[in-house]
Amino acid sequence: MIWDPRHECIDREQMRKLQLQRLKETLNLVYHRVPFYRELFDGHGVRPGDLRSLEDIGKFPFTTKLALRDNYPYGLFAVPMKDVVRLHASSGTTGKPIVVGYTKRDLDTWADLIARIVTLAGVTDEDVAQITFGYGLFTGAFGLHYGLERVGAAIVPSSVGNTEKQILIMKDFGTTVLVGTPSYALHLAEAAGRMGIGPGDLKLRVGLFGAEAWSENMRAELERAWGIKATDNYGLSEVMGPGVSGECIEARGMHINEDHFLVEVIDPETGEPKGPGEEGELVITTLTKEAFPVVRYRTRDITALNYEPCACGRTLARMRKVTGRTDDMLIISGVNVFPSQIESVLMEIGGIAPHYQIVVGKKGYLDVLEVRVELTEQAFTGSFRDLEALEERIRSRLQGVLSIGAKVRLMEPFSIERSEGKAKRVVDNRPK
Ligand code: DLL
Repeated sequence: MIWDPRHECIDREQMRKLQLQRLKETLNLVYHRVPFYRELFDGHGVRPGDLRSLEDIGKFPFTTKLALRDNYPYGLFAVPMKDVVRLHASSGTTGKPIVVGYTKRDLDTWADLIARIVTLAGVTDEDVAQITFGYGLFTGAFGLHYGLERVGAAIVPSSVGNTEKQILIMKDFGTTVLVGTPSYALHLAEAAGRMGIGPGDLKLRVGLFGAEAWSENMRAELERAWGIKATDNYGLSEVMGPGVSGECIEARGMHINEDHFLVEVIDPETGEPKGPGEEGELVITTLTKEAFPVVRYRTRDITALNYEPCACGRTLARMRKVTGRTDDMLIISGVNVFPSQIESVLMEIGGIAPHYQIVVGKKGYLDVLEVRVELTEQAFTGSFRDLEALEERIRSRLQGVLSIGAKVRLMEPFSIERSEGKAKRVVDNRPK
């Protein structure tokens, strides 16, 4: 089933027309309602009227996270507070968060776009969906909640934490759809195993996972552990929250809700546009947001676009699974290392649990990369020689993939801290 075939299966020319019309409206809205954008555009010598084609978006300046932070809390709102009916905030690990607002229409659009995303993954009104995102300022739980409700699924708003109870609920309530971060889903799977509960005891069939990067190998692990189809969906608070894009059951990239978001991929160094299939930083302009529109927002997320038709029948462009962020790339002894590369290696190797931590430090002038890897209980009881061989195998695979040496530290089962929200995998102890 397709939630909104009129938009999801629209032909490219029609889509471009719709985007152009909506883009003009958005540029006018921000120019006239948000002093920040007026100054930004004036500073670059551009006016909304300069946009005649979609390609003209390239004339407009980018917006960065810094600009959003500088305007904390409400400086970028394009409507008066009386029209704002909901506030959320980005998880912001450092400094002030970014506060985002929604009008009634924004919330309605949001629910509709999530309804598309969950339908993409095959969720229907027959499903029981357990939401394990934290209900709060984070957009994940409320975002998925109203979209699932619109589709008619029965929602179990179990929120985050209370892991054992989550599993009992899953079993007793007959949960069919698990919603959360992939790292928490893994943590839950492990806990279920310890409680002696496996896929055969549950009705789970689909995972709707997002909010953090996860590899194909992690997908395979989640599908195996839960006996489900694990799907990916993507979004960010600055732009809406979840609902920007999601995978259909073909699972070959995430369909972007292009009638609401204009996407570009650029070279993060030069800002120049990249062609379809070329990897770069995703830049998003909202096309229908009322309270918190953004223009050419630099997401820092790395992906590539695909405009080929999809076997599912939708014409919406797809974005490749996000492999990392421009700002989570580690530079270790001059070599670029993405945590996702390390995850892929670890997930291919047997005997280790899918929990790891990357610790970077300095020894004299040299950068040192240490990868802490947790053993499974079976491997932990193995012989010393087996453990040495395992350590060596991980080290040489990492060396092959990263082209730099890494120290591998095998850890006892359950010794690496489990995340309940987004996993924190990297600890960089190098002096700034
Ligand atoms: O994580 C929104 C969300 C909630 C998306 C639930 C999907 C499901 P923020 O907390 O603002 O919002 O974090 C946004 O998380 O820029 C990406 O770096 C990362 N991210 C989100 N989804 C994915 C994904 C939500 N599917 C930031 N794959 C984004 C990889 C993701 N990274």
